Amino acid sequence: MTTTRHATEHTTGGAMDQPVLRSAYQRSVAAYWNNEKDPVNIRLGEVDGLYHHHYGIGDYDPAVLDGPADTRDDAVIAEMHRLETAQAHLLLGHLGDIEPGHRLLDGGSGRGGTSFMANQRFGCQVDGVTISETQVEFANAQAHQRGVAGQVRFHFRNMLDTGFDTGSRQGIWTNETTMYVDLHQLFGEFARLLPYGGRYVCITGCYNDVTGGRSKAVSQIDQHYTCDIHPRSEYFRALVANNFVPINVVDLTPQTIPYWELRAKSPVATGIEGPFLTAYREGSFQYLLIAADHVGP
Ligand code: GPP
Ligand code: MG
Repeated sequence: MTTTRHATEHTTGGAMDQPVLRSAYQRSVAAYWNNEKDPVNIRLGEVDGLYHHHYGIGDYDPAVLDGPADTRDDAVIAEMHRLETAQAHLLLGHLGDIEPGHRLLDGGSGRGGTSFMANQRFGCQVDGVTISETQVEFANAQAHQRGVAGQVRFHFRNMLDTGFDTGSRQGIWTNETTMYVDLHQLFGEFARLLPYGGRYVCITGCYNDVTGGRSKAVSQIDQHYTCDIHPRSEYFRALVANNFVPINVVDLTPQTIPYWELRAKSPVATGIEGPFLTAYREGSFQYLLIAADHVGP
């Protein structure tokens, strides 16, 4: 379905007929994203109409910082956007052989950037779910504008209980959204949606079990986004418990640090750049890609 439903309404077809927002915490997360319109996301999205809610990877071109004053800000913003788009390309490249007849799910789809890129790349149908009604409206308007509303649809649904048919997805991804949910519940739902051999790809920030508990910088990131960053170990425990077998695990930390260095010098810095750089450099936090195959029933 493509219509927006309200927070008090219930999922249809879900395992349990429950409201989309199930707790005070989920309502506070939805409120954060319903009110979010930060230039760090809007101005980057305006570069080419792909609006992302994730970070970037790869080296930046240092020349963008030395350009003429009247075009410097735009050049830095375009460069940050290029790195964010590169991150989404990397994620999609781990989904395996997706064909036009397959269906994909974007868990926590934001303003739709990665979903549109997936549709462009694979030519298949994509459903995005988010608990922010503002994001659903924005992303569906984008789908109409881009002429792909018949193929890419965004829903006001909870990724812990999507209501989509069992075994209906060949691939699922979460692009920096898992820090908002219980991983066992999430991967249980994804195991239901994926047939045997279906692929799940996750990019996330996690804290490092080796350095110990949650560092001060990681706590600052949690506070900034109203999220609850998991330890690295929790991902693998929850995957195994739900019959997922990892095929690729990539520590993207060295590849994302340049993005944060550029962002710290950009006109759209938000103040969270310091904690990210501290956390990554001290090793208490890691930017991870995990691709895993579902081998359960
Ligand atoms: C989304 O990006 C960010 C999160 C969901 C926060 C948690 C992510 C971690 C890896 C810890 P965004 O593009 O909305 O953030 P910003 O507004 O800072 O660019
Ligand atoms: Mg952003």
